[in-house]
Amino acid sequence: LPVPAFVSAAIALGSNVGDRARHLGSALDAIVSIPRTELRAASRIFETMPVGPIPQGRYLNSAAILSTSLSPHALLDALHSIERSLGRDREAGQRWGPRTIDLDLLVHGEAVVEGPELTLPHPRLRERAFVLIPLASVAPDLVIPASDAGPEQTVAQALAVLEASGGVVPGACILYEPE
Ligand code: PH2
Ligand code: MG
Ligand code: MG
Repeated sequence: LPVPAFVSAAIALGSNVGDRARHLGSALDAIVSIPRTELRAASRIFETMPVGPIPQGRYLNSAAILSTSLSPHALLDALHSIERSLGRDREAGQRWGPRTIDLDLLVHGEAVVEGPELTLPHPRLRERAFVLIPLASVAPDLVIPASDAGPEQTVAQALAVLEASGGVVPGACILYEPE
């Protein structure tokens, strides 16, 4: 039997409803139990200004690095079931709107995917300081494959490009210090 290859995958975690830090912690606990998957690193938590067209409360965001032999779609299914177990209702929620927990698959090894359920690398990854800052804190050298959304770059390179274009607003993504 062929031994499935393990690849590095990057996940973005976000919450802006209820006990935000607890939701991120519960999600990480559940991620640890995904089959054929190991948690390699988890970033500190950052408090971030909401991005997008809908007025809503501040988010807590973090990033995690996994090693997995699951396919991109199998890993996405596992992340969606964790979202549901933490009370996320995708039907009721608005796109871009407030959410108890959001687990976004950002990068899965060298996979480049364009599909109705999944785009890899994540199409908006390079535009989002609330994703790149936590991710760069744990995996600056992780390679983002080339896709329609941009060239092959490390996470640190993508963050430097975003900074150079004014996409990193001072104070909009700061380390979270619970009181
Ligand atoms: N997620 C969104 C919309 N806007 N803003 C921040 N700061 N952090 C998020 O995780 C976020 C957002 C939709 O997924
Ligand atoms: Mg999502
Ligand atoms: Mg999201």
